[in-house]
Amino acid sequence: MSDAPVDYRPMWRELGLDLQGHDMLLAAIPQLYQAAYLTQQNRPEGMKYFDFVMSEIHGLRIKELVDHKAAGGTVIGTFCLYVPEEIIRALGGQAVGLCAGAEWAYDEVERLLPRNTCALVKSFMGFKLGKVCPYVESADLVIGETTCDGKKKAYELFGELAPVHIMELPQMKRPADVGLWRGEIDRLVEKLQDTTGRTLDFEALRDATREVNDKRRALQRLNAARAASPVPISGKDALLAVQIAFYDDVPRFTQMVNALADELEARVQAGDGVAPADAPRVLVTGSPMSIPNWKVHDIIEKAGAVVVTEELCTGSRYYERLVDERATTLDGLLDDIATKYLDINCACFTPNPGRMEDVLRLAKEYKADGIVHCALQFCGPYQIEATQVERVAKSAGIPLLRIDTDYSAEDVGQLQTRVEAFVEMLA
Ligand code: BJ8
Repeated sequence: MSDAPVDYRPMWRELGLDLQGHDMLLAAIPQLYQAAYLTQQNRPEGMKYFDFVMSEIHGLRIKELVDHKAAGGTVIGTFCLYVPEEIIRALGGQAVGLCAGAEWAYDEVERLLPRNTCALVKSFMGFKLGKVCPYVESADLVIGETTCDGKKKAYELFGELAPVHIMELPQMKRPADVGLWRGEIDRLVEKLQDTTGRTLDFEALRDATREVNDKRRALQRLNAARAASPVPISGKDALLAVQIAFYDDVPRFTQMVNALADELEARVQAGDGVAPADAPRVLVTGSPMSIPNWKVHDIIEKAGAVVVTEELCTGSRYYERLVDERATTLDGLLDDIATKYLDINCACFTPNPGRMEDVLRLAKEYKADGIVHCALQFCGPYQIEATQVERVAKSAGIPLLRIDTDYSAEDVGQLQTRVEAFVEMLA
């Protein structure tokens, strides 16, 4: 990749972006990034790749997607972990997680959605209405899902602005639900075959499954290093790696994460950390955190603690489970893909004991001194499930701090005070 400055404006214009609004958005991100990321001490060298990706977030990667389309490929936008990336790749598509981590065009959004809609849903509507997301504007198709009510209903309105396919995700995990979900996987295959003009075959799906599993294995390695004391990488940096996993080129990303994991493993051997060995260790769980939402990690780490793992969709829910690679037929592999995805423990499921087990297991594995449960305001599933997480944490003797927040900076001062008191109590 070259460092030479490139003028991407003609490409953005071609994609139909509102250039003025887009300039404003692009001007805001470096400031946020500088304050949260580039002020950290003793960062691993391997984070330079991720700094570069962030600096080219709407540039080089979009150019790659545009080139991919020009060569006959497709771009498929997603908003949820339950959409199988393996199938998209096997049909010559590039899966991209769509922008949903910042406030944008809320005035317009609130003409369509109630004010008390979660920030993630408002954000994806705002990015589309404001025409500032080159990922969504590059997408040939957006895959939505019936997870929470806010997303489900917002997709109906989003579908007036872009082509959308909805997957019906069951809300329970009984045998009948597994059958329903397997049928939805078949329907997705049909839709993607129509969109891409290709036919899914076993070899392509097997290869794509390996590639996506390799990406998840690399993230598992990175995260395993965080169990060490002192911790070789900050929580903010580890969060960023998972956020970027949603839209970077898969083989390149895997290679760079493996290189970072090599460095982290060497740091662990050398006892080299980003925080003192006695810094309180925190597990973060709750609603997903999309770029550029680094708020809570930033507050926790600036208060003197270190985030050692995340039970989040931008965390362990993304990389912990792999698709079984032993199938020998297309149907068998699609069964295994359906099984792997339905195994994710999102709060949209009822009941959802698997998430409680995951939180406790991760707290133990990563030797967390405390848990921060962070839900987006108006995110019913996570705000309500916080009560159960709080109960299991209490029964395991792990202190838990509950935070309900959004993407604004309005509550930062108040959150700092609460987090500092929590961290002091853990120390
Ligand atoms: S698998 S967490 S990505 S659904 S924050 S829109 S839940 S009201 S995002 Fe999610 Fe898939 Fe589940 Fe993960 Fe609704 Fe909550 Fe908003 Fe949310």
